[in-house]
Amino acid sequence: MKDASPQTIYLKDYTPFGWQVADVHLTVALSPDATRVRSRIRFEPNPDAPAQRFFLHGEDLRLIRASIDGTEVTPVLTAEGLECDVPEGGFLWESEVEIAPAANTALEGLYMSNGMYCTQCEAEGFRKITYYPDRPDVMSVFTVRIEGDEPVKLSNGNPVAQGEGWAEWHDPWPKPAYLFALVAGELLNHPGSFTTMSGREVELNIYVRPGDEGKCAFGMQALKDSMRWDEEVYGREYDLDIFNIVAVDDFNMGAMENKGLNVFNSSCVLASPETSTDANFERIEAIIAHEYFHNWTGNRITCRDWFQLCLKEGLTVFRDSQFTSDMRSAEVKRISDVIDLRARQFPEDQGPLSHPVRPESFQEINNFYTATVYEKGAEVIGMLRRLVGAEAYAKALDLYFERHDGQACTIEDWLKVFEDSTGRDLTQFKRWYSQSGTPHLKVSDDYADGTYTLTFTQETPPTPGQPEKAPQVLPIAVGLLNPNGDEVVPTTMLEMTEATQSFTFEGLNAKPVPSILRGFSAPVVLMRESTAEEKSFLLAHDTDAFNRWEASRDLARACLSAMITEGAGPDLAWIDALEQVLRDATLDPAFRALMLALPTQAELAQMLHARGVTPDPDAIYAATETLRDAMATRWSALLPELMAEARVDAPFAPDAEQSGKRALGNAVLSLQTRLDGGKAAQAQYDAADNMTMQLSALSCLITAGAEDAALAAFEAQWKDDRLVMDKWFALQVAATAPEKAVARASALTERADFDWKNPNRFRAVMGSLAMNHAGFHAKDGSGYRFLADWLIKLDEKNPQTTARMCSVFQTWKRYDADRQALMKAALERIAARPGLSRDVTEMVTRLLG
Ligand code: 0A1
Ligand code: ZN
Repeated sequence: MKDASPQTIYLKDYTPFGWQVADVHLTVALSPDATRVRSRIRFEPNPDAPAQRFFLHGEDLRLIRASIDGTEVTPVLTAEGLECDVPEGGFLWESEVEIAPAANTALEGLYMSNGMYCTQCEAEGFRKITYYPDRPDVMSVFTVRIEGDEPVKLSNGNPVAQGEGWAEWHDPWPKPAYLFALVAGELLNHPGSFTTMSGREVELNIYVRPGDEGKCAFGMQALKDSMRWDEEVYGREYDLDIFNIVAVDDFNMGAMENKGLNVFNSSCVLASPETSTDANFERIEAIIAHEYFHNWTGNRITCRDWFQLCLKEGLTVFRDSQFTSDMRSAEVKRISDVIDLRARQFPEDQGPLSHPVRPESFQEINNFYTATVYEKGAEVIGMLRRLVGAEAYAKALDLYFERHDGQACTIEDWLKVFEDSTGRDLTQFKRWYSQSGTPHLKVSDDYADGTYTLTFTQETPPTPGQPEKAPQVLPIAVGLLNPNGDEVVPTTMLEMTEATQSFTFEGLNAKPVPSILRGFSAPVVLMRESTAEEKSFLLAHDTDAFNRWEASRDLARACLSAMITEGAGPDLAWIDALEQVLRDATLDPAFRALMLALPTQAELAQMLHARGVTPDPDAIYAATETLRDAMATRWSALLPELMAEARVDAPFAPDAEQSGKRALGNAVLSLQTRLDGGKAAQAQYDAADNMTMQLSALSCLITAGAEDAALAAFEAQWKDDRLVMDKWFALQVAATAPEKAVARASALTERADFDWKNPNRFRAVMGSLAMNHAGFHAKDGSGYRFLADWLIKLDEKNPQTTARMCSVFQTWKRYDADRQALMKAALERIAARPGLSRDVTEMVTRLLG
C-alpha cells in the first residue's frame, strides 16, 4: 500500500540517480494470483550523480529473493522500495518478486481486464511490477520474456523468439520504465502495414477481444494517416519493425504511448458507424495520432522528471491538434479547442487546484495529468509558434530532435533550442511555465487624425501560492475593419510584454472596428467593454472565423446574463443577426452548428462569478431553456430549411463534411423538438442507421420528456455492447431535467450492469451527473452527497480515477453560502475517511484550500 501520509516532492530537489542501467532482462511468468517477475539488471555508476545509498522503488511486491553478482543479499524493505549495500563500480542485480494482477483494481502496474493481462506504468506503475529505479531519467534497453498459456503475448519493441508457452521481445531503444508494457490474452488482431519515407516496411496491428474485430478499420487508417503526417510535417519516421495497439476495457485514462505497444481504453480506439458517433470518430483519430506522435515527443525525447510532464504532453497535444486541423477543418478545430479549454482548464486555473503548466511540487504525480499541463501546455506551444513564426518553429523543432534525441529533458532544454535557433531571449516567455492563473486582458481604444490606438492592460488574479504576478508575453492577433465591414488591416501579431502597452495603426480614414485576439491567440480572458452593435457588426463581417463565433457567443452571454440577473427577455436582435449567418450556405455546416450552441450552464456560472454575481444554477438553467425556446419559435421557418441543407444522402462516412452536416442537423433537431414535442426526433430515432443520428434523437427525446420507449428500445438493441451502453448510461443522466438527475443516476447504480469498478461505466454516470449543472447543484445537496458516497466507495479500489473525479468540486467557492456549506461538508466527509488514498487526500486537501 502506498503511504497516505502526505510527502511533498519538489522540483528544486532534483538529483540524478547514482547509477545507469546498462540493460534489463525481465521474465514474467503469468498467473492471476501469483505472477512471478524475475529481473536481471546491470547497474553502472553514474559519473554525473552525487554519492547516494542504493535505492530501488517497489510497491505491493512480495520479494522472493535478491542477489548481487550472484550472491544472495537481504535488502532493507521500506513502504516505498528497498535499500541495499552495493559494491563500488558496476554490478549485476537480480531479483524475483511475486505479484497478484487479478487483485489489482487500481489499474496501475500489471492488472487484469476481462481475463487479459495488461500494464499501465505511467507515471509510477512499474514499481508495482518489480524493484527498479522507476524514474523517467533512467533509460535502458529492455528484453522481456513472457511465460503463459495465453495465445497472444506482447511487449515493447520487436518480437525476437517464441515457443510453446513463451515469447520474447527486445526493444533496442533505451526507454524509461514508464514506457514499459506487457499484454497477454486471447486477442484477435486487425493487421495493416505502412511503408516509411525511407522505404522500411512496418507491421501494424490492432489487438482486440473477440467480438470487437469489426471495429478496428477506422483506427488502423487513423494510425497510417498519423504516421504519414508526422513524416510530412515534422520529418519524423517510425523506428521499429512493428507497431501494436491493444484495446483494453478497464483503463484509467484515454490511452498510453508505451514504446511500440500503445495501450488504449477501448472507447478510444474501437469504432463503427452503428456504434460510434462522429464525435467518437474524431476523438479516436486524435488520440491515435496523439499516442503515435509521442514516439518522438515523449519516447525518443522524454522527461527528466515528472515536473517536466508538459514537455511531452503540451507538445504532443499541440501536434495532435495540428493534425486534426489538417485532416478536418482548422477553424472548427480551433473553436472546439477553445470551448474545451474554457470548460476544463479555465475552472482549474481559476480555482483551488490552479497550478503552473510546470508544477513545482506535488504529492501524487497522477493528480497532475491535468487540463493545465495538457491543454494550457499546448496553448503555450501555440503562442511560441505564433511569436517566432511557422518557419522558425519548424527549424527549432529540427534542432530539438537533433540535439536531444535519446535524452531525458527539461523545459529549459526546450526553450534553449528556440533561443539558439531564433536568437530570441525567452526569459519572460518562460513565465508561462511557472506562473499559474489565467491572465485578464483589458482593452481600450482611441482614434484621432487617422491614427488608431489600442491600449491593453494585463493582470492575473492571485492563485494558490502565487499572490503576485508579473506580466507575461502575449501574442495578440488583431485585425481592423472599416465601418463598411471591409478589412483594412489584416491579421497582425502584436507582442505584448508590459503590464500596460499601446499599439498604433496609422493612415486610417475612419475609426475602425477592431477584431482582437483572433484565433484566440493567447489563453486569456479578454475583458473588452464593447457595444452590442459592435459585436453584431463583427458577427456579420469579421473575416476571422474564431472571432465571428466569439462575437455571437458574447452576445449570447450578454443576453443570458441579462435574463438571469435582470429578468430580461431573450435578445431578439441577436437571434435575428445569427439567423443571417445561419442562412449563409457558403459557411461550413460544422461552423454553423457551433454557432447554434449556447454557452454551457457551467460557463455561465463562471462568467457571473467573475462579474461578482453569485450564480444560481436553477436560474441559469431556466434562462437557457427560455432562450432555446425563443430561438426555436423565432426560427420556425428557418429550421426546416437548415434541416434540408443538413441532409446526408451518401453512405455513412465519418469525415469532416458529413459529420459537419450531421452536427448542424442535430443542433436543429434539438430546437425543432421544442416545437413538436419530439415528433421529428422520434422519426429520426426510428430511421437512424448510425449512432450519431440515433443518439442525438435519443437526447432530444430525453429533453422532451418523451424518452421511455426509445430508452427501452436502445437498451434492447445494445445491451451486449458495453461501449454503447456507456452512452446510454451517460446520456440519461446528462440530458435529463435537473430535478430528475440525481434520482436517475441513483437508479442506474442499482442495475446489475452498473459495473462501478470499470472506469468508463463509473464516469458515464458520475461524470454525467456533474455535467448536469443544475442537477448536480440541487439545492438540497443531494447531488453532492450522492457523488461523495460513490467517491468514497471507489477510492478503496481505484484511487486514481477517484482523485480525478474529485475535481468536479473545484468550483465550490463560486456558489451561494448554502451550497458552499453542503459541498464543503461533502469534501470533509471524503477527507475524514480512514485509509483514504494518497491521491484523494492530496486532491481534497487542495480543494479545501
Ligand atoms: N501519457 C498518456 C496519458 C496517461 C497518463 C497517465 C496514465 O496513467 C496514470 C495513463 C495514461 C497520454 O498522454 O496519452
Ligand atoms: Zn500524451
